[in-house]
Amino acid sequence: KHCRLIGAPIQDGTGRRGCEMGPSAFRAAGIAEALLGLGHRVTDLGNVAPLTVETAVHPNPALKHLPQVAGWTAALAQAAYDASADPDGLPVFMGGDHSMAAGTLTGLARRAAESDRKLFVLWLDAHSDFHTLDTTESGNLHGVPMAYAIGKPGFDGYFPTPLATVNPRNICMMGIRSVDPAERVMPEDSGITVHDMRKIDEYGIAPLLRAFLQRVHKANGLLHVSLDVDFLEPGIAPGVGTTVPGGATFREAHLIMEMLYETGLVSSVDLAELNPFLDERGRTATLLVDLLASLMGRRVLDYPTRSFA
Ligand code: DIR
Ligand code: MN
Ligand code: MN
Ligand code: MN
Repeated sequence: KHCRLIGAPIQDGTGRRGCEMGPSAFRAAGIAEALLGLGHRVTDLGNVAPLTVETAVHPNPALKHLPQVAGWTAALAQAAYDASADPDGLPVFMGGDHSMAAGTLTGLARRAAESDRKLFVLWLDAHSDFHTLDTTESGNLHGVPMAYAIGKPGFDGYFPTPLATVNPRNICMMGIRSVDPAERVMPEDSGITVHDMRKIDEYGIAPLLRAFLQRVHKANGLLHVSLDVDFLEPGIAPGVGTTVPGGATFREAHLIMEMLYETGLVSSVDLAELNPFLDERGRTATLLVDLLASLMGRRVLDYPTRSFA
């Protein structure tokens, strides 16, 4: 694959500073070298810069940095659209807080629509990020990208008009364990598949993920993976502003990546919410690079051809 690295150093969508250092930390952790070592071609396209957009004043006084996040959304949507032109490429968007996904999802959705493919999204996160501008109480806009990307009303005039939207029936969320009351029933009402940690505990990652991947395969879909660091158990991934206990373990996370690699379905990736200021000597950045390497083919044993007879 031709992997294109795109930095999205946005931190205005989160309540704590530090995410703007995310792309640098991924580079320092050897993201390019890891992919090269697996035989991929790598181009680092550098960092995206935000656009300046005019936004109306919103009646919700809690909203933070609305014009800035809108400007990032416009820039990242265009960057995602541009970086996904090569059907054999793999854009990797290095965040930056998760409001980056407002841009990446809508830019990729436009690309998919123009290629007559369906865009599927695997959303790995402790949170559903399903607030609208009216429902968010924290005002942190990393809580809204999913609602924006599926075209929920209420963003008009405040965020850029989406280049395209994602069909909620093609979205699968895994790892969810922190949902505000206002976000609670909405994702499943919209048709999104939600596998919260409770379900993962009971059934395990593999059957839940396999069922979704079969749907992507049957539809000849494109598959975008949006990985929020807080999907992971805080003990293994401390470098994020919104840790939530009870996350995916080291092996659960790697299993997802290994299964994704085996299907060959993944067409783009977001690495979101890494906050190097909160990290312990780069261990979260390094874990994310290792997970991406698993997604791109790194394995210890070539077990699909291994015989146990
Ligand atoms: C919370 C936290 N639902 C909010 N959201 C986070 O502020 O809207 N999303 N951390 O990633
Ligand atoms: Mn998130
Ligand atoms: Mn989250
Ligand atoms: Mn977040």
